Amino acid sequence: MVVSNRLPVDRVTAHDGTPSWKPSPGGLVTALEPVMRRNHGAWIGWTGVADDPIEPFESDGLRLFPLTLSEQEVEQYYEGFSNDTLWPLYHDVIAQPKYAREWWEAYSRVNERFADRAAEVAEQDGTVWVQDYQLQLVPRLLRERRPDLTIGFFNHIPFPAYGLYSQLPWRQQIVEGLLGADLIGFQRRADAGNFLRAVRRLFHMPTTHNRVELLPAGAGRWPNSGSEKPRSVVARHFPISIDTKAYVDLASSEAVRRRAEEIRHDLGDPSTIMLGVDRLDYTKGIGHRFTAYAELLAEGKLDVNDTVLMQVASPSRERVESYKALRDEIELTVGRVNGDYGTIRHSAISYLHHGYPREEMVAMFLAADIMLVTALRDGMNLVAKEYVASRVDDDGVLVLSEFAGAADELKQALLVNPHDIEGVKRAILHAVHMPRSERRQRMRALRARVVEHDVARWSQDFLDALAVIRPSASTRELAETD
Ligand code: GDG
Repeated sequence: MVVSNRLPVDRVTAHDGTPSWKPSPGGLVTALEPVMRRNHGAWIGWTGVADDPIEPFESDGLRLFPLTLSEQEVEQYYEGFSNDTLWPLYHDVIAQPKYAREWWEAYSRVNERFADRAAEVAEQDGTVWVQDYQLQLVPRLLRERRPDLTIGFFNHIPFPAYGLYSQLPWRQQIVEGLLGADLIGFQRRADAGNFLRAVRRLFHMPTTHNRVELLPAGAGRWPNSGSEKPRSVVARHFPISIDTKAYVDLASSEAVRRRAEEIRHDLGDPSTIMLGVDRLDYTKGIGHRFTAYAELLAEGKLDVNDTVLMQVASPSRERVESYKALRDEIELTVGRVNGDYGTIRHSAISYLHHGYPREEMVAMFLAADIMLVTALRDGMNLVAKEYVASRVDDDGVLVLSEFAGAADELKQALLVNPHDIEGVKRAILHAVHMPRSERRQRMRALRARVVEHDVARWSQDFLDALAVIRPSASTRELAETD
């Protein structure tokens, strides 16, 4: 069973008002769908709409259990504590986290509701995989309710160093919540290290390699209720990936290839197309990218007549204040850069505040000579992997922030520190002038990585590790069926 903030389906309403469900396009669904389907798996999550009570239903062999959130819970648990407290804190305080007690209370209450529902639905001796930072209290709450279960947790975003994490007034409760799991997965080795340090600092518990030995009741500062048997918890990195084959197939299709040519033509057939694709989020370093590009135009090192930066900024968390402010700031910058450097024929930045179908995204990836990923902090950054997977022609250059988890794996990219604007400018110029042979060599190596390490392998590695840590009947079965 999977427990995540959102269900893996989106509701679509036909013209006549009839509702139906279609799978969400995200990578998590693709990753877990096959294994879930084989095991007739269940999924607990919110539908994405407030005050929307919906009975459990089946969709394509998955049993879906919608959890209803009230308008106030959406504001306090989701937009508040998850996206305005934890998100900025876990991304190294790029924006100021807000610590509001009523948000914490809502977060605790909603986590209890998720745990209650999971405890009701999970089979005896089953395996439950809890996803992401919105549900960090669920592992412990679920273990209290159902000690028979094997519990995994995966954190999709970074876990900060203790010096920052310790700001959180509820730092102890969150770590306790996570330690309810048997296996805690992180994107990077460094995230797992930060978490293990937080465990040692907060509870004075011994950790060896990547394992925490939970102390018996009353020992150290561990608030073990006494009813629980001593056990150990493993915290390790499992870098997430993408459905590589799906991107390869799309990029190989005639229609997408033609569309890529059309995009290039519509942009005025420039010699260099640069591309950014991000949710409009302050962690993604969109402004830093614009600064570097604008300076290159100002210095005459790039020419607006034969260069364009296409930026897809998909709408995100639009009711959260810091996101509204970011949108204003980014759009002001786009206006300034275009005003200063554009001509009647050519815009410097082609800015698109929309979401696009995946086919269109792949066509953009194929059209882009240079992909700019300049995140200030990012758990992984799937876009970097999607670009690489789409370049079936072994061409294109990836400029990648060392602060994105993907940098641990995609070493043949041009790695940059996005705060170092001169460094980003050098990387862009290196990419613009890179000979075809070097582009091919780098892209081949990058592609080999994402072909071999796709998202199916990610979920399999996690579930295999979970089965080893706690070989219950159901995890044994899961490991065997794969
Ligand atoms: C979190 C972590 C971690 C974006 N715009 C459109 C669109 N997208 C798709 C991308 C990609 C996904 O959304 C974004 O994934 P990222 O990894 O880049 O970033 P987050 O949304 O912040 O995701 C991150 C991830 O979780 C997984 O663990 O890597 O670090 O922050 O797949 O392609 N897709 C379509 N149209 C758009 O306009 N179809």
